[in-house]
Amino acid sequence: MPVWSSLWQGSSGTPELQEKTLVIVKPDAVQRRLVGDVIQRFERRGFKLVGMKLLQADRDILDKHYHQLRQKPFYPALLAYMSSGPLVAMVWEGYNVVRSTRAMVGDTNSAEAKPGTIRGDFSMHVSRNVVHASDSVETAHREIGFWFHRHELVAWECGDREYTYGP
Ligand code: DAT
Ligand code: MG
Repeated sequence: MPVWSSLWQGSSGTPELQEKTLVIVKPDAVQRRLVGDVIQRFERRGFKLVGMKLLQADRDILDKHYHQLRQKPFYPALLAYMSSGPLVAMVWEGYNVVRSTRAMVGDTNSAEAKPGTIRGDFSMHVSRNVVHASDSVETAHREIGFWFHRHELVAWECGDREYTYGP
């Protein structure tokens, strides 16, 4: 359990509203100035941004992040792409956020991604698919643990909570 696990439960609210996921705006999207468009999608849905930073990813963190893909033929190209420039790592919080963000991001292969999804609207090819979103609550927990330090996550109350979740 990462050291920041106490933040997982937050200081108030119910745990199911505090599910978290990692979203990365990949280097192609930063170069194409799509950071704002990606953020806007999740903000408009009602999710809460609780962590965000711009960084240049190194080999160590990318090996951890994509450890399941190390044997794939495209892995060297994936590493080169993901370290080709800065990326924006974000933590989003809210009800069912892991599944919802995956649906909003769309198919891994941008050519198959439906219009209305981020990949379906902003990309054409699997090798430049604009965003990452964690694929399960467990994966999200693990990924947030190595992309963020405890002090980089902010527990805060949205003033519109009653309008997004009800009383
Ligand atoms: P996702 O990003 O939808 O979770 P994944 O975890 O299977 O998909 O793969 C991680 C990333 O690896 C994916 O976003 C883009 C890259 N990738 C996957 N399959 C690829 C392929 N066949 N050719 C090139 N890149 C690929
Ligand atoms: Mg994945």
